[in-house]
Amino acid sequence: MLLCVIVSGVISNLSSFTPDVASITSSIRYHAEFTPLFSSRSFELPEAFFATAQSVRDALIINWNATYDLHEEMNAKQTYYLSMEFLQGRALLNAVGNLELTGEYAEALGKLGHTLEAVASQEPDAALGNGGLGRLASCFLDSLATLNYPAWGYGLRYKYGLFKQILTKDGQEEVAENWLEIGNPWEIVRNDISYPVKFGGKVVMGSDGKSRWIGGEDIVAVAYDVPIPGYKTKTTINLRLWSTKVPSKLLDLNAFNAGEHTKACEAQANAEKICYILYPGDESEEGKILRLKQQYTLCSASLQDIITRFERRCAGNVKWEQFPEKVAVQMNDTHPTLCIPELMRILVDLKGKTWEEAWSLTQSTVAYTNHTVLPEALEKWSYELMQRLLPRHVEIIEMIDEQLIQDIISEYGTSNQEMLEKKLATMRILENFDLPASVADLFGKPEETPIDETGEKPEANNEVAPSERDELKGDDTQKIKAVQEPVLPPKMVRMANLCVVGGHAVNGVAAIHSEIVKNEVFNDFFQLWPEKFQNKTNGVTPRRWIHFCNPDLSSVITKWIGTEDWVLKTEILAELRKFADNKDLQIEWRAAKRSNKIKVASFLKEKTGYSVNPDAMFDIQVKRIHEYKRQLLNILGIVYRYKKMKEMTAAERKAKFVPRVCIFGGKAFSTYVQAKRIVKFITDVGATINHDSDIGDLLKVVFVPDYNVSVAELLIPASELSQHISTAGMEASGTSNMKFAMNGCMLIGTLDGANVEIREEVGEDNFFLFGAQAHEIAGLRKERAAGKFVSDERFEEVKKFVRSGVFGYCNYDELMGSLEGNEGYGRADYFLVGKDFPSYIECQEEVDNAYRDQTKWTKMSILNTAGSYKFSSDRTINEYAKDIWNIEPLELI
Ligand code: T68
Repeated sequence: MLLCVIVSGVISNLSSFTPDVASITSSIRYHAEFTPLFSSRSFELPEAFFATAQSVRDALIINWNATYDLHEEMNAKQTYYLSMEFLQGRALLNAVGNLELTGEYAEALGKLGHTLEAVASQEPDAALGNGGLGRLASCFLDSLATLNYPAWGYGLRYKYGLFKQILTKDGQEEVAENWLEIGNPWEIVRNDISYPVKFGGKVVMGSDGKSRWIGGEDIVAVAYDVPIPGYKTKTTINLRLWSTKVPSKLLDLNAFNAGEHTKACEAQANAEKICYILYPGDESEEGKILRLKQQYTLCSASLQDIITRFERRCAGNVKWEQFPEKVAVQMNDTHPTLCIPELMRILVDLKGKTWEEAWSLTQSTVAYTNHTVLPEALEKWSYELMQRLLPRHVEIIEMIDEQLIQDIISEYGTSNQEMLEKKLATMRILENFDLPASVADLFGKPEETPIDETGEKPEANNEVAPSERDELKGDDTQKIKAVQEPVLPPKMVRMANLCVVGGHAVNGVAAIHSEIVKNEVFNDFFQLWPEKFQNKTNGVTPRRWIHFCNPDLSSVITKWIGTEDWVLKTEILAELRKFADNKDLQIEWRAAKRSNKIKVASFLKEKTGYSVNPDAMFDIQVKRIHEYKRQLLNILGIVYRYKKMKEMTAAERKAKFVPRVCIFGGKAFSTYVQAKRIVKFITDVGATINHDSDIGDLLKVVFVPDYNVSVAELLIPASELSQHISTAGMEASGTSNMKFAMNGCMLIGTLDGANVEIREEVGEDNFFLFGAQAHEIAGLRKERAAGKFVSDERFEEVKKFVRSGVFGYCNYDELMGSLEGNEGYGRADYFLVGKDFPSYIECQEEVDNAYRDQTKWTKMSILNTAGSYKFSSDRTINEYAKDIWNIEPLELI
């Protein structure tokens, strides 16, 4: 289609932007002509998206500038949410929705020959995150803006976000996701805002007695700003993402002139590499270096920026004691832990504060959120690597560690040395270190470092054990030497301990998780500083996760409650309870669900080729593929169902089973072999069942490729049953469980993470519960290890069926084998699939029975939406604001 006259739409004065259809149309036309990327003669879909987004961005920038000016003028306390991940998804529909301009943009685009939906579907997902942690950060930004809090997000602008997942006959393959390829209309590059960041070098003592960090590699972090609009408010906050480049003075012109182009560009390439990719595989040394550089870049650039703003707002009268009254820094998990030594470094080395002053300011400013209790996921860095990259920070961390030792000794005394040693061993920030000289003599025995035959203390091994290292090198002489050397465990820096020590608050993300944090993971710290520990149950934004992604259901809710205010005040949703039995509401409720299911059916057909019946129950499990999330339990349940169906006559199966479409989605980390086997197994099971003519529409198994935020926005509104079936105690919270419940979906789940609270809110009768409880898990594992576990015959039957080759043979031995034996982690069913299998399949029978009674099922569905009000991220953010950040809303009028 041709767009002939577009110059008429030039907006001469942006501050007079009025959101009527005519000016929106002009503004879209203007951008279609003046966005250099496109020809003015064509206005096809990709251009239409770009021009529309630019037009929306104009509106956002007006509010964004006004919000900034207000914050600057009022100089109120501001929160900075530091996160290595923001899983934003698409921005267009969210922005026009939050600006309440959806109708206007739809009409304007209609005049230009497009639909808003088609235009919006052109936008690539901004996937700068792996899963729940990153998506939570994005929901928090939406709530912070909506609730008018002075707040910013800080992150990294990865060139490549989370990989694109392709499913082949061999399972998952990963392809780089170049989300910036066509340009990003939402970001504003701030070449005027950049900070130096240093790696390596050394620390010297200046003549003033201050430490100076000199030499090493210098790079620059440049700000890219993304406006984040609130819903029904002018407040538009900022997500500042850092990109890295080499300082221009370091471009090696001489090498360039001498024709050594590769050498000349080396520094540039090294600097840019830092923001190349989200979560580089950190199994190799190179990968570790890159990840640590990413973390430090985020912390250093953000803190320099925060401090610059603080100083500017002090208008020439900087009172450092006011810093915590103006600034709150929230660390999203341990990834931004380096904030703590970096803030100390800036305050002590650059701003002339004493250690004690700096420590008090740092502690009162930063706080830490824990998102996992899996011991292997608690971040630790090699001391040697950290010393190489960040020598001054390591000195600071050593001082914090020494101070912590003193605190522990003054709390517990030295009379019970065994207890004290235990405390120090678990609580110290530095792992596998001797005690510092200042306290070593308090202990009545010499340091424990073993002495080798030469009478000398061996150097600690900071990396892999020699045998592994030498295997990598393939060097025999090294191997012989390695056998003779005593192996010391590697010296490590425990980031979580540093967070707990350096922050004033530590929170878990669901009630049960926060109890585990207090009573298990950080119990020694909890005993020492109980006042630091809090719970902040996660939430999700009701704007994106119901109002915008499920307009049909939203209209039904608004009609029955009589107001749209529930989008901001989700507690109003509870009023739906009054109408849960109302036949008319039930009819409208089911119609909304059905229309969403029809959309998903055509999406599945397009993406996978499988046809599914929209009248079957849509049963969904979408999340990262991980053994603890137990996609294996789900698929084995399906296999069991299939086997039973095959053993029956057609009439028997029809009477016994409700037709189901079982939908899976999620990505396995590229080096997580077992998770990838699970993906392959699910697709193989689907390939067999979906082509079995005996089964027909009674059972379909579909793995949706490349699950992301946009796919979630489509699937969740269509869901009727969703699975949250982690081994109890292992899922910190989960957040998709909240999104499903909001959209009237029943949950089948264990008593884990936020499931516990969801069940409390929606009512026990409206939640399908099964499985062992968190407090039983350790005992059950011990029992297994002692060979006392008696496997249910149905579980044995299902494994045997898989092994019989119905689904092909590839890798299933490893998968089934991991569910057997009793010899330890990784094998021996560590995640207790076998233990929970009987109660799971019995619970699934209850689900079938409940679904047969559609009146009852619809009532349960309504009660899930009605009971989901607690899980709005607005509630969560208000709690953080009050209990951790001490900030107040500031509204533009
Ligand atoms: C998730 N964690 C929790 N981590 O698993 C989930 N980790 O229970 C919780 O609801 C959610 O956080 C929000 O609190 C993650 O998503 C990661 O993605 C991650 C990424 C890098 C390194 C470690």
